[in-house]
Amino acid sequence: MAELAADQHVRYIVTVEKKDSFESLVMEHIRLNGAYWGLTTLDLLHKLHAVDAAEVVDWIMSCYHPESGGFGGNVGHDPHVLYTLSAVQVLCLFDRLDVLDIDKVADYVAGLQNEDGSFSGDVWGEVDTRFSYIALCTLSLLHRLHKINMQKAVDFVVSCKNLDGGFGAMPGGESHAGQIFCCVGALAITGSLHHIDRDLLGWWLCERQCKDGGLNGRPEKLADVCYSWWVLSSLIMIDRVHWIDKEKLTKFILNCQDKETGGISDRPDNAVDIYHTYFGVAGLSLMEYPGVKPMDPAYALPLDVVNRIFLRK
Ligand code: GRG
Repeated sequence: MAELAADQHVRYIVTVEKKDSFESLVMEHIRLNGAYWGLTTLDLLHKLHAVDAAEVVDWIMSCYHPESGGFGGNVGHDPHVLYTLSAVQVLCLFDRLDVLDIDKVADYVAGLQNEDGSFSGDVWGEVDTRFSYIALCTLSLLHRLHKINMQKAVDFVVSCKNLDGGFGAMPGGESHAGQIFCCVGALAITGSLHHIDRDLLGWWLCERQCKDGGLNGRPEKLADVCYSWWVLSSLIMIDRVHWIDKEKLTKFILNCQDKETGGISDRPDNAVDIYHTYFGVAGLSLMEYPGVKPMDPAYALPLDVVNRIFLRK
């Protein structure tokens, strides 16, 4: 089997982080999210020190909106709950939550909860179970879950459960592995996994494995490296990960590497990007690939980082 080209991936990520590359340009509007993908990958590969921590923290804080308490995707961009989670996650990696006005950030997130328990992504009001997960994950990392109505938040997520055992973006929405991660993660963070029929959902999730060994996000779709994370993390949270053929999936991910210039693509022979590089390495981490740090399936951060946050309090 091919091996993980860890050194090349580290070099690739450090290059993308530099402002003048093509990929950095096309990621301009989601740069904070991209920083989370790249920096978490570096940490998983034991190479977080390849970047200057103080410089990263300063840049993160330049995306902060002191009036709202939220973060934008780049300097001068409007705040959104997704970038707020990315900012908190990156600060967790560097153990620098001390730079935040924690209550102000938590109030921004809590203020996006709607009457029915759902969350909007920003002031424009779009509702999606992604935002439920993001809000719960952010507030939990900040030790501020008490600022929201947790019962209503859980009830909303449960109302998005389908007859096939999966979850969608809103009540009645089609089951999709990405949304399933969000809903299972939200229920794991709030200690509410009893709402899940583990065998039914586990069956739907393990059926995502295609003949080529990769995982897809829903029936009849092509495999894509990113589902290695969305599907495996969900299976781990419901204790059914042994229903996947790990060897075949590992081979699929490793075959998507650019072994010369680094990076991982969605499928073999496609162009690499930072998103698939992160989710490929994260998938390998969930399968205990040697030399890659273990990850927490609910918080999407290295386990040692999550332990530092919850065991210190
Ligand atoms: C901290 C890991 C982490 C996540 C934050 C943003 C978010 C919370 C979760 C996103 C979950 C999600 C919906 C992932 C799916 C992304 C994706 C590849 C969507 C593509 O959908 P289609 O329909 O692709 O274009 P398919 O594969 O279905 O053809």
